[in-house]
Amino acid sequence: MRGVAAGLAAAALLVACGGSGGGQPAGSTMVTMTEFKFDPSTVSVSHGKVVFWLVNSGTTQHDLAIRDSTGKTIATSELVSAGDQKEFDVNDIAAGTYTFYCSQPGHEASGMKGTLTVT
Ligand SMILES: [Cu+2]
Repeated sequence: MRGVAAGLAAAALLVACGGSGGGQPAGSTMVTMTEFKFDPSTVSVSHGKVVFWLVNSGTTQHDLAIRDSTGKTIATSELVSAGDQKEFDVNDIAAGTYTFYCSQPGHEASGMKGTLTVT
């Protein structure tokens, strides 16, 4: 019985993630993550819903968080494992200038950050 439940949970996880192997979603903005930088480090998007396609080409896990000009983090992606890719949706972002950064300990300080301009 326990085996069946675990199997179902694993299947549900696979469906929920969906990111791996699906390829880059149309209209998304690709950002590549390595130690310790984002490429590109300057990103411009239109306001509203923004879809990022996070590609971890590094050797450790990373994420992408977005901080507004007041210093408040408004969105954080799931962790992306080394060699993996994930879609990161941000619903209804307002025009302005934001900082994006990796929230893993020490990564931003090591240079994992960039500027997000929303028009
Ligand atoms: Cu990182």
